[in-house]
Amino acid sequence: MKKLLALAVLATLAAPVHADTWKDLKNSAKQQASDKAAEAMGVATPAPAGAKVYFIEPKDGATVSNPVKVVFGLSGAGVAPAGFNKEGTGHHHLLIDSPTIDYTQPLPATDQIKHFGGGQTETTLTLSPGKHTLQLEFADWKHQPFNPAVESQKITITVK
Ligand SMILES: [Cu+2]
Repeated sequence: MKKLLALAVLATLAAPVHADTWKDLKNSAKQQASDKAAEAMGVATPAPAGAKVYFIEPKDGATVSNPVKVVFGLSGAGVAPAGFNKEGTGHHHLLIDSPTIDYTQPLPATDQIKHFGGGQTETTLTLSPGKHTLQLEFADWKHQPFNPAVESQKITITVK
């Protein structure tokens, strides 16, 4: 609790000066403090009710050529840029060839875990010829999977 109070004080000092009332300032400090605490403790955000992610493209089992266009589908939630903590939103991550995921931490950025923190809803990939798996992981403002996870079916494609 002491730590939270200290965070609240720090956040108050760092709050934007254009907030025009003490109440705004206080609410902003509270939000920033709870954001910082949630980030530090790896607190998973509750999944937006009914949220679903799925591939619009490519289809499961498809044979495709490079560059591979991938289009992300989402329903029951909104897309927001990373770092922007707004209820009911998150951003897309693409998991390539089944990386192991730690659901209690923000997702790292690797060759197998691509972040779309700008709020993008499609991408193109260049993959080696052969079979690959793709899965979408929709995650919160701090890149951490929701609880329960909002993830697509894992699809398999063959690259020519
Ligand atoms: Cu991310």
